[in-house]
Amino acid sequence: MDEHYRVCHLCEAMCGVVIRHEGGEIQSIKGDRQDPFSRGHLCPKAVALKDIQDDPDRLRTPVKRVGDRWEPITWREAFSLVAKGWQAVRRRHGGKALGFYAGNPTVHHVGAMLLVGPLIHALGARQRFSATSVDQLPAMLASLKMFGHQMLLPVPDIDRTDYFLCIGGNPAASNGSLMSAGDIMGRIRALRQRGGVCVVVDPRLTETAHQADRHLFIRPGTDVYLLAAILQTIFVNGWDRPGRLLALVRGWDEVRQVVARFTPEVVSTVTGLSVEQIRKLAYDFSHARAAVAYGRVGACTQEHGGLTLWLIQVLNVVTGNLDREGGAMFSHPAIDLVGLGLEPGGFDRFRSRVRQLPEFGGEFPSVTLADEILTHGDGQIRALMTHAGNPVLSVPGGERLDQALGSLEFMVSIDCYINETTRHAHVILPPSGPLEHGHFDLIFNMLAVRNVVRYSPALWEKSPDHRHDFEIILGIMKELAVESDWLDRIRMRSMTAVLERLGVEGVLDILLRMGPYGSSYPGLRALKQHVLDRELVKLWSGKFPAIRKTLQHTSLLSDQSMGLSMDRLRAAPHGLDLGPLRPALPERLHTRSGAIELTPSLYQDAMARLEIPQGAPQNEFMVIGRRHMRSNNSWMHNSHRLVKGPERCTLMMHPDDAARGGFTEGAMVKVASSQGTVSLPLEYTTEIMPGVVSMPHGYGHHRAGARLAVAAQHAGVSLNDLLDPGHVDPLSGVAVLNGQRVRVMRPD
Ligand SMILES: Nc1nc2c(c(=O)[nH]1)N[C@H]1C(S)=C(S)[C@@H](COP(=O)(O)OP(=O)(O)OC[C@H]3O[C@@H](n4cnc5c(=O)[nH]c(N)nc54)[C@H](O)[C@@H]3O)O[C@H]1N2
Ligand SMILES: Nc1nc2c(c(=O)[nH]1)N[C@H]1C(S)=C(S)[C@@H](COP(=O)(O)OP(=O)(O)OC[C@H]3O[C@@H](n4cnc5c(=O)[nH]c(N)nc54)[C@H](O)[C@@H]3O)O[C@H]1N2
Ligand code: SF4
Ligand SMILES: [Mo]
Repeated sequence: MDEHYRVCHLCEAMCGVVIRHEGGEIQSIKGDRQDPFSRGHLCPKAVALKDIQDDPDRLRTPVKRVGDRWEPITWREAFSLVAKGWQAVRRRHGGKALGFYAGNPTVHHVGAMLLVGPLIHALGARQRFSATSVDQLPAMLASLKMFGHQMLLPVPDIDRTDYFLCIGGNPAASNGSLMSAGDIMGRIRALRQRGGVCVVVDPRLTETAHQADRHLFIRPGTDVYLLAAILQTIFVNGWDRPGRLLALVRGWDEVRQVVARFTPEVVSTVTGLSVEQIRKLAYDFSHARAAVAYGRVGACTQEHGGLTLWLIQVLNVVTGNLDREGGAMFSHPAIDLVGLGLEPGGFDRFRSRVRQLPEFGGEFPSVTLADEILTHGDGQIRALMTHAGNPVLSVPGGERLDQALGSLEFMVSIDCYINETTRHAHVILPPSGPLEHGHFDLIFNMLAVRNVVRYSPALWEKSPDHRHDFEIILGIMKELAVESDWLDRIRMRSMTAVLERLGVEGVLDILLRMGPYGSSYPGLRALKQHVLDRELVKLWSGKFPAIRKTLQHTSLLSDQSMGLSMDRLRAAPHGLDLGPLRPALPERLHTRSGAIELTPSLYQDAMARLEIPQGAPQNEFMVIGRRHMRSNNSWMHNSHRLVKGPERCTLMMHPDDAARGGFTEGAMVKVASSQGTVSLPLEYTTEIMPGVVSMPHGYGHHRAGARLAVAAQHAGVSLNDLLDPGHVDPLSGVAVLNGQRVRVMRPD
């Protein structure tokens, strides 16, 4: 029996697993106790790695759609069909008619991450979308505006904090997000054992809240008022203690001013928290030795997600908790995309054609994808490529998007399944299985609660008939080159040739060596010693702040160098611990001013316009989302192991509300909105706020033409068939997934 060590890539927690296998059969998947980061922790999804690997529904060869049938084709034919079909639309309608949607697993695949940018460039797709705009965009926007780079995301220093304020996150189900940590709940338990406090603010008494010291119910979509009132209370009582941050901050007086009108008395009714509860939060947070405020999906994807995520960081700054031990800290990853010169993205430099929604990093909000496909005129999307995404189930207005995809002239999906989205494609290109390729966390290492680095090789060589995501993308790019003009052809051919030669591991080796812990190549080392003498570099690059920044974060100027390279990583199958988070400011700030921009005008103006809403209509509910440990967005319901147990796609409702409406536990109810009606079983629970109902997203596997045999038996209904894609955060354009209004009725 052989043992294989790897990192599970299914969620952000990066757990180390040990896979025992013999003769091409997986015997067991267990937690790797020798992994210094996850220390043996595992969740039930890890075992489903085997189910995905073995799933008979998972595509192994490319397929093309012929009427309502799928025909297997060769890779050669697939690449040719894709390039021809794509270039035909491009010639007819131009780059404005070409769309690209990147889904969540893209971020979990290094091969795809490295190439998705070049692919979009080669495709000439001008209309870009991704899961970011139904997820963490507000957090990235706050980082872009305050710290100068969207990837400078502060991470809770959970292992050393004394006070963890969790707003709209449920790590007990999600295993932590924008806070990568093996065994996050173990770390929260340890925090409480050492005398610290965990407080959860959520409209539902979640699995996390059960393990916290305090849980505070909040009316969905009102966190912005709560945070403003906490800050107001801190300021009027003189509890602000920015410490050394004060010298780094611009916009201190402005932030005081914009929160001044939001007293606890003013916001109490709308938030559902009492004046005392708000005061206590402000007092406890500002008086803790080290505290950290953290906001996740529930905070990001609500009416004022943009302001909410900004105020969370303001609270960390005002109380001196940004960039200090036990507070909100920046990581120092082995491959530091910021240091390596990844362009800071922009926001609202241009707007979408139909709804005039702001771009972020060149992408439009996914809630307007259907509009862009269905609305006639110059720039209407006629061809779309999806990579690892299922927007029909994951984006509000699913039904309409479903229809829109059916009207495209050409659609291609790089995906392992024929699902609700990819069934509309003309060609599907499936990647190799989850255990057949090497794995490296380019993004989640940047978001980890400790600096760590690991590389997982493939468990097995894939069959020569299969292709990795990396190879599929290169294949498309090479074929597109054939159809391009001579200059593009040369450019693309040389680029693909280099990448093909290097492979994923070769690229990683370069990035690791160039990074802060890297060994540099001998040539670079010589350069460092002889030409780029430290002082000389400082003198010379002092004139060029961008160069200085880049050098500071690469091994050329680093004090952390420990000779990191792919060889070093391969020799450490359980990963390398690079130590706890450490202070990073002001060096890592990327703002033009060199300061923390505490009150960018975007937020200042929005705060001035912010109105406090009036009461809701009596006969309506606010609907919020929900995640379950044994599920993963829309795409893991085909694992028989994970779908076992009680039905999960239920509508949770408080018994008082149920009694008032005459709804019985377990019975089917109809939920209706401006977008449509769905029916699902009702679940009583006192753990949800009266007036609020909750249902999970990612279900709705009843659509004809998908090939997901197990999921179809647990089809459920899609929350996103109810949610109105027109309802967005006015500041960021991000979808409101939590707090939209629905009516609940008994079936006729
Ligand atoms: N098992 C599992 N793990 C996952 C995933 C999965 O689908 N399943 N998905 C992965 C992905 S893509 C992500 S982004 C992460 C998400 O990670 P989390 O954000 O931790 O996960 P959620 O369960 O969506 O937590 C959101 C919480 O916000 C609450 N909420 C809703 N509305 C409001 C509101 O208005 N205010 C406040 N304060 N709270 C509100 C909800 O009740 C819920 O408890 O999880 C990742 N991990
Ligand atoms: N109402 C509501 N909607 C939500 C949310 C919510 O909380 N409430 N959460 C939002 C969030 S946080 C997110 S991240 C999005 C997710 O939205 P999406 O990313 O659009 O959807 P997923 O369900 O993650 O679909 C992943 C797709 O990737 C494919 N796939 C899996 N692994 C691979 C691989 O290795 N390579 C390739 N090429 N394909 C692969 C799967 O087959 C599947 O088709 O959903 C969002 N939608
Ligand atoms: S928590 Fe579960 S799904 Fe996430 S990385 Fe760990 S084992 Fe994988
Ligand atoms: Mo997500």
